[in-house]
Amino acid sequence: MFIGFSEAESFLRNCRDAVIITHQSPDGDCIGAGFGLKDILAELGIRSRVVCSDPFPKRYDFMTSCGAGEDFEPETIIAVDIADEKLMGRYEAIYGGKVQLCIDHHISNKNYAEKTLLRGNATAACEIIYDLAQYMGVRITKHCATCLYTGIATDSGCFKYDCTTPRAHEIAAEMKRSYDINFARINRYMFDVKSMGRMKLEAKVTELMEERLGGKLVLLAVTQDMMKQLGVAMEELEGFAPLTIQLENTEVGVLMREREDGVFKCSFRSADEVNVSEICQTLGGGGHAKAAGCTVEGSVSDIKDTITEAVRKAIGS
Ligand SMILES: [Mn+2]
Repeated sequence: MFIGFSEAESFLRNCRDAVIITHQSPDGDCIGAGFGLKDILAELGIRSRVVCSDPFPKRYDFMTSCGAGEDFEPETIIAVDIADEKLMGRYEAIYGGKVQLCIDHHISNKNYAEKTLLRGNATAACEIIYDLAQYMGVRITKHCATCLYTGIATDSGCFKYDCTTPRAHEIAAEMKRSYDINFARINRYMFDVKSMGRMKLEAKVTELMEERLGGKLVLLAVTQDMMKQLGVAMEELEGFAPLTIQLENTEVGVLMREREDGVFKCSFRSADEVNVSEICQTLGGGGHAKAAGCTVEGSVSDIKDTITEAVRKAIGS
């Protein structure tokens, strides 16, 4: 059932001992939303714990170093930034079918939770959580503001993608005005800083970029072997997908990352007009019009062909 702010408020005010689930391959938005919401619940005197199927990458330490939260048997199950229960990873087995509140901004949300606060046009889950906190009149701490800002900044590509709402800019302005957030440091760590391994990997994978459909599609596949060779972990490849649409004339770019043997997480980006969420839905995934994803199993070359065919259909060439 889809709900609005007033119902979400009474749910949060009346909940206790909550577990907050973030999606696998965690990004700035789900981590920011998870830890930001944890701070908000703490303001209400409610204990909570943030969980994720994968370890939180080191560069998000400034949000996660406060700790996941106390260990307790949760009474309330909340999911943030999760469109589909499958994205809970190993937590699907534990909390699948049991999520009571989902706060999300994916138009493709499967409506799996008992109550879903969905704003499909929001830049980030963090944008919804910030507005909800304002609506509730809950105090926002500096740590909370830092988390929510990070989610909005990362999901908007530093306010660059056209999913960036006027509201996202307003929130950034409010945060600049009201909280002493170090924007420059956050954005440097989120967008510029990389390991030497990553720097070298970028050079290497750039060489491996493959043009298809006359250059309208760019494919970039990174296998487990390549990651091992370069000493780079899967999560360090996060933020790589936008590289695929930097090439001129490209309409769709796809980063394929091998999660485990023969299982590829495919991140789609649209340079302009193509709706990649629709393409990913045909492959069992989903997301946003300009940034979406799916998980496909098979050999690298078969998956590349499958993707090429799906993109060909979508762009009609
Ligand atoms: Mn998000």
